[in-house]
Amino acid sequence: KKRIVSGVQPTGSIHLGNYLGAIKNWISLQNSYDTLFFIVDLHAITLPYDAQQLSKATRDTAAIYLACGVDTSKASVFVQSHVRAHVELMWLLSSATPIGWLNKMIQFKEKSRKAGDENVAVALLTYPVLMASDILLYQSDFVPVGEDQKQHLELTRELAERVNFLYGGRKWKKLGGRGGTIFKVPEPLIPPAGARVMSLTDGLSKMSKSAPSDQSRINLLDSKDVIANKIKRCKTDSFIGLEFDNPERPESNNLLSIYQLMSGKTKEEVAQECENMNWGTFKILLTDALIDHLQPIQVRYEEIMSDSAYLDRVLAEGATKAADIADATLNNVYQAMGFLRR
Ligand code: AQP
Repeated sequence: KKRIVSGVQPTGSIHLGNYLGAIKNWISLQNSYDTLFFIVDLHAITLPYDAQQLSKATRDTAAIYLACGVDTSKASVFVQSHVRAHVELMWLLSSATPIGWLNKMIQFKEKSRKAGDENVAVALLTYPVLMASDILLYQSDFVPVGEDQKQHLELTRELAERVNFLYGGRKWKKLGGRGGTIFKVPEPLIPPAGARVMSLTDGLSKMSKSAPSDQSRINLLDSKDVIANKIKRCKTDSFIGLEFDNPERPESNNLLSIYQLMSGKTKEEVAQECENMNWGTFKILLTDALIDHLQPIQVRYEEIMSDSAYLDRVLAEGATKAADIADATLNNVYQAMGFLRR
């Protein structure tokens, strides 16, 4: 089976964008691939964060994965910091990463501009090296990536090739390395179209955990009333009838796409159903579809959270399975890079 790895940061409430752009797709991927889904807590500290909240957010995120249908008999679920090889490999990889590659990263430029100099940690710059380590440790074949992560995956690929070139030559083969290739070079798996969920208050910016207003997103754990209230107040336009793909109507496109994904209908069905609908009627339809889709997830989430021993066990087993694969890669890298082994 081909292998896929993916993860979400425990930096705040998991929202509809994280669900539709990532977690929901994992549920079908786990049937056809060897999958590892982790909670990327080490990435969550690259911007100023609340240490009091991190461990709770990590458990919450794990419980949400399971509540959404990640099946531990098929996929490994674990916490990134529980597998030490991630940080160790990152150090080794950073010795092979030209700093110019990192300076070019758009996300670094944007996030560092927003944070201001005093708040820009070295970790924000080296974040893509940790991401490369997350992927290369598991010899992943594919990585599901949104538009915003494409550049980081490209860096991962270049880094894999560079390390293979620098340390994966004949000398490495003599030491018994697998085929002279230290790392598999991963391919991007572009998620299905329509999976970029935009803000409820501005159809041109993406729904995001870090947006200051909670009104801009639907969190997976929002109550019925909160969902109804957010949809009631979300941004609309003055056209009558809703339509997809009109560049002048980003909100209409976004809310129809959300409705489509929540209801499980086809794009054509939704386009037809809503073409003459007024906003008031559509909002009721959308609210009901969101509640119907999210409520079973919330019920399962509560069940999982009420059994902390179960969640601990899942995460411990996941970490053990992941560490088996990760340690094998890490050992090979140490050996190829010429370290004296114990
Ligand atoms: N709006 C979105 N639409 C579709 N997919 C999205 N993702 C995030 N926002 C959307 C996908 O969720 C996964 C986890 O992302 P992350 O935890 O690394 O956070 P992020 O990409 O930085 O986005 P967030 O959650 O909104 O946080 P901030 O506020 O930091 O931008 C990824 O697969 C991502 O593509």
